[in-house]
Amino acid sequence: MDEEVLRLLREHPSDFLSGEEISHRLKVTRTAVWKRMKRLRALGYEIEASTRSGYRLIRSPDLLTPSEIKPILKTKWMGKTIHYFPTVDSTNSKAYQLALNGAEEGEVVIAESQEKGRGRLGRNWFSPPFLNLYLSIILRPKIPPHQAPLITLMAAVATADAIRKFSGLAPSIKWPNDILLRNRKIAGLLNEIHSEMDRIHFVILGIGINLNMDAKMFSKEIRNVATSLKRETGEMISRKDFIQKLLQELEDWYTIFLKEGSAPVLEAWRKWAQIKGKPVKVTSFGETLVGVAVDIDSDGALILETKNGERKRVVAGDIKYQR
Ligand code: BTX
Repeated sequence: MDEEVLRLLREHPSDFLSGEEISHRLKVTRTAVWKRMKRLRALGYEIEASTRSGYRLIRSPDLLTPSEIKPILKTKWMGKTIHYFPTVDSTNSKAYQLALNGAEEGEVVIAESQEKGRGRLGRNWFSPPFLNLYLSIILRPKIPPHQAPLITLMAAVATADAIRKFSGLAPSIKWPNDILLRNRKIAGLLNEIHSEMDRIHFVILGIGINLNMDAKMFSKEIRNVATSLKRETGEMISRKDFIQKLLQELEDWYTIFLKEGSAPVLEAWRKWAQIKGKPVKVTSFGETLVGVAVDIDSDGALILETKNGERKRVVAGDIKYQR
């Protein structure tokens, strides 16, 4: 009902809406309307009330509820259904369950905080409330499973583009899925796939982006390797405006990928990553390889040239740049 009350108040941005009219339109008592207003105020909505004229919405908090995000979304299909949670174990786990139960392509899970935010390989993603973005998008691409890593590259390009367009700063991508600003991690991607040998049922695109976290809010272990957009720009970031931009970029890049194939995605990825010729140390399935990054191939795997001139293809793992 919060959503409906807000929708009514937003229909009248500059004038009051009487309690009577709200109770009539929502078919609830005036006491119920009053209780809703109290609740919305507790959530941070500034609502002016006048005994004679009714209620007027003055200002909304930077919450990521569907009623805050949907009115500003310009996407055609992505984010048309938003599943919002004040807190959740992991948005990826939630989205996975929803997808198993038939959720459609483009449905998005958003949480204000995660209790068990997940990174790759069992690692954690630090997810404190009301500061950052934690979201997972359900995609159902009709591509063979071996091309699924391209979805990760596509999402990294879209996230980097959203950061650039929003802030004017130029992020870089670190293979396969980190987005960095001044060599510090601002965003991470965790993509999970549910498939058969020759068919993808769905991909869960999980994205975590640090927006308003101050340096001291990061734990000691990651303070020097992580950053946020606020830390880099010195300004508070509107999370809902950022989500609007991010979903737009994701929809655009995913559409390009489906229509034109991997070439434009790979080209943009190479531009952001500048990986060619960099000395790297790669850890992959317990093995460590040292060499020079040659490129990524058409499936998004990293091609590495070792000291003895051997070329290795790495499909998953972590890299460290060597000086
Ligand atoms: P990753 O395994 O590449 O990175 C995880 C590592 O990054 C951690 O071990 C830690 O060193 C560091 N780290 C943890 N939290 C943060 C943070 N907030 N900012 C910067 N560095 C951090 C990257 O995994 C993939 C992360 C995806 C997170 C999203 S959030 C929405 C969705 N739901 C979910 O559970 N995960 C994804």
